[in-house]
Amino acid sequence: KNAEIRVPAEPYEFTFDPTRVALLCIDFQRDFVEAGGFGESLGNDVSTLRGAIAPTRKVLDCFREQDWMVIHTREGHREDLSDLFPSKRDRGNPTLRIGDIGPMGRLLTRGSKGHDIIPELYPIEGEVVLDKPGKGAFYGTDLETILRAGGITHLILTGVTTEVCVQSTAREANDRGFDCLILSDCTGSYFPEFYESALHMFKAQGGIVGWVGTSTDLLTAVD
Ligand code: TIU
Repeated sequence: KNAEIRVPAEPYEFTFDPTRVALLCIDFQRDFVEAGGFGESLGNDVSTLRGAIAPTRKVLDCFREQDWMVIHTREGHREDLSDLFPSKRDRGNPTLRIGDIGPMGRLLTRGSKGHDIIPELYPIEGEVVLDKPGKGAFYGTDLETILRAGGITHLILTGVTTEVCVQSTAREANDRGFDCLILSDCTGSYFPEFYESALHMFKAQGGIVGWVGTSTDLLTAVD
């Protein structure tokens, strides 16, 4: 049961010991994926991200069935905004700032409807929910401690957006010695060209940051 799993990927096969793998579902929050949230307040068309939801659900179901580690992250801030740098609050001089009240409650603020994870991918008992103040999931969190305590060496990355929180997290993980596979169909960007180039630069140079694969290849390899 603990035999190594081999997933076809680019730039070459991604192999992992199933006792040492974790799934990261990065920032599948209403604030990024649904209308009226933070993503839309920045001027983005949020419908571009929705394609990642169904394939991620299949991978999530597989991890649940196998009883492998699942970690959900949420970008956002304390209700008193004491962990929000003015640089982040004011960048771009938006009409709605983090902490302001939008159609789904306070933008990127813990406890609001918009900050929470979308129902399609909602965490269940036993899964880690990690709140983070930045784009990368390691900065200002205990993610590294959780992964090391669980003996995790390999990460499967899904989430939004590809070139912002997913890429930042992958780079942070890679520098900490974790092998990362991004599932291309389980991530999305508001900008098609950024999606393409983020995945391309990630796997270039012999996998300088990691591997890129698909959910179907992963699920077939696990079966
Ligand atoms: N703006 C954008 O593309 N993304 C973010 O601000 N956060 C995440 O990617 N989660």
